[in-house]
Amino acid sequence: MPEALKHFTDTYLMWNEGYLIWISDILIALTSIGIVATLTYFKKWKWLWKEWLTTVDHKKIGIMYMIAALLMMFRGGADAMLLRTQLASPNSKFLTPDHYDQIFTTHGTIMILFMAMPLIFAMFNIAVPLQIGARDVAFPYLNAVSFWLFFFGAMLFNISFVFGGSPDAGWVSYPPLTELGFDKGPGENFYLLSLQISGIGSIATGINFLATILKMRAPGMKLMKMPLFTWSVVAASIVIIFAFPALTIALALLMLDRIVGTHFFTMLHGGDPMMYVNLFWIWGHPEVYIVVLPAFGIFSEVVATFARKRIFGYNSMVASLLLISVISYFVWAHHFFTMGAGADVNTFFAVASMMVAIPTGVKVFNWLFTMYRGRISFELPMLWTLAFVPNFIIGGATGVMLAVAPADYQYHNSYFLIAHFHQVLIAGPVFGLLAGMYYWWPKMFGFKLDERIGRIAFWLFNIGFYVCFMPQYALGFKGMQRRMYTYPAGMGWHTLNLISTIGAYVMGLGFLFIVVQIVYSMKHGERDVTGDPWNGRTLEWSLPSPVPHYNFAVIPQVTDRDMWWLMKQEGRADELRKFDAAAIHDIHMPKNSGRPFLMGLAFFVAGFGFVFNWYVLAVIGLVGVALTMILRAFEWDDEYHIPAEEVLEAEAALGRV
Ligand code: HEM
Ligand SMILES: [Cu+2]
Repeated sequence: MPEALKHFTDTYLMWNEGYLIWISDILIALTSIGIVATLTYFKKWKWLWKEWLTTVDHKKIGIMYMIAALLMMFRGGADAMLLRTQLASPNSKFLTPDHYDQIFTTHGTIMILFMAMPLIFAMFNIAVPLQIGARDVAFPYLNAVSFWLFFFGAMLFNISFVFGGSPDAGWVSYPPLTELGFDKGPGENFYLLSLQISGIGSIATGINFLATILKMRAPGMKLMKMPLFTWSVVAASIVIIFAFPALTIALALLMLDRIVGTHFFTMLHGGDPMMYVNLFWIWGHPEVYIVVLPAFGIFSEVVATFARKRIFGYNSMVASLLLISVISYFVWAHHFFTMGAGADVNTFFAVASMMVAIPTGVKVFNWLFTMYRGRISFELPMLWTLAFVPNFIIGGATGVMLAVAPADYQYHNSYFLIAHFHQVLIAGPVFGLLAGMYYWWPKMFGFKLDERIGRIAFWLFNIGFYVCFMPQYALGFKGMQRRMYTYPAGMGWHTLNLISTIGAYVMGLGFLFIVVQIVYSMKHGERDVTGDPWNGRTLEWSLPSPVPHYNFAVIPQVTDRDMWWLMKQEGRADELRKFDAAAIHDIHMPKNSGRPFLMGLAFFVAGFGFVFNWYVLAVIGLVGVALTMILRAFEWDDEYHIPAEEVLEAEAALGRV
């Protein structure tokens, strides 16, 4: 027995792998103990279950997405610091080559799939129903299922670092490197299973929000009267629905290769690894637009609000969103111009890639024209938006450089590429979603985040950004390749790498200031009693902060794009915030349910079983999944009515009757 136990711990707990694992083990243990102890001490278990784990309220689901995404940003950021520390000097032994491979893989995968994705879903959930005058999303139960699939998928991915070992083939997971012959697992299995579990949730979210926006808008809100953030969610949802199946298929086929020995992507028996690469990027390129389009939407809201002007070129804003989504499907091969498909193929994808710059340029000019002669106020959401513009212009320009196929033979897989995609991914989704977080924070929680600490974070993060990534363009030209674990002295790379690492630490410090800002503001943040702290333009600002459970006591009749702004201008704001008792009726709402949580847990168990080929456990998990589905099918009583008196009482307490 002790022998078996020793074998088990040596194999799975990876204690021989060094101090990074021990530190992680200790941190995980301490965090878990801390959480359990706190919940027990304050008798909060029931509260956690009733208010959060079983909720189907889009506002709470949005908040949970946001917390999870910020935690993942911390994990992905810690990975980044480790990588940059290793690269700070030549011949460094800080990380072993194996660990370096694992860490760039988990960094990339987490940042894209478990940080950027949940952060956009957070904003979808927090803002969309409020912007369109709805009481929840079209399928609230499915919304909770999506969240828990994402959450348990992310957990499955994250435990790989301390249990069994992380994937190490890059966030793209190309075969043949990921075929069983070269990679026994379990890291690669963790990658495949966790991405598929959370991927199901992502597709469901895309469907859910498209249905919500198409079917649940308040009366009078024609499509061309929708706020631009809502439009960006339409565009992103369509891209999700069409792109994610390609990823699901690529991962499923690779899993079949690994588990049952098929040959879809092997060199043997008629398989072809390039097929995987194509499938992956048919999803992968649209994926970057999935995460950036909602950021564009947020920038549009913020620019109009803080310049106190109607957005310039609304129609062209909508058109460019939709055009970008369409073009995004015709550019995927720019990720492997060097594959050798030939000049004709490369020309097509080069030209298509460059075309993306046209609608994107339209948007940039529209933002600038909106600001032109506006009365701009420089609060945090606007600061991040302003910082985005020059960043994205440089990132876009270097993208067009990469799209020149013959030149890409030089840039490909160099640090020039690393600098380019970090510039667009950080300036776009990260700045955009931070802007969105600052913008809607008072709506979520009823208080503002502290401006002063926020400014420190802003400047640290921005200065750190340029110091970190600008040298990497030069490093690319000097021949430094990506995914390089170390480099010899005398290549002329040392100084630039050192500068880059210092920049990364400054960004890390910026992130810590955001954490400090949140903690500080929970106690000292300025209360928002108006519900409209930024002098907003769209419907969500006509509601109290935080928004009551049912959102709108009375569903508004929409007449204009900037309806709330217009009504304030005309002195009619009270029409949206003072109601006759007679106008308030019973409100129909979805009931909470514990099944989405349990279903996510069952998926986790099944996934865990498949990772280690422990099929008994896998089957137990799958039975759990099936059971939660069957139980759902027999769940008739999943809705209820909030009586009019109760709504009346709540609104009266808010001074709105
Ligand atoms: C503090 C900010 C960040 C720093 C310092 C940083 C640093 C790095 C480093 C050092 C690498 C590995 C380069 C290599 O050896 O090839 C890398 C790769 C990568 N990063 Fe970041 N990163 C940051 C933020 C982000 C964000 C916000 C995203 C996405 C939203 C992101 C996505 C990626 C991806 C996809 C890869 C490629 C991984 C691979 O090669 O498979 N990073 N990053
Ligand atoms: Cu691309």
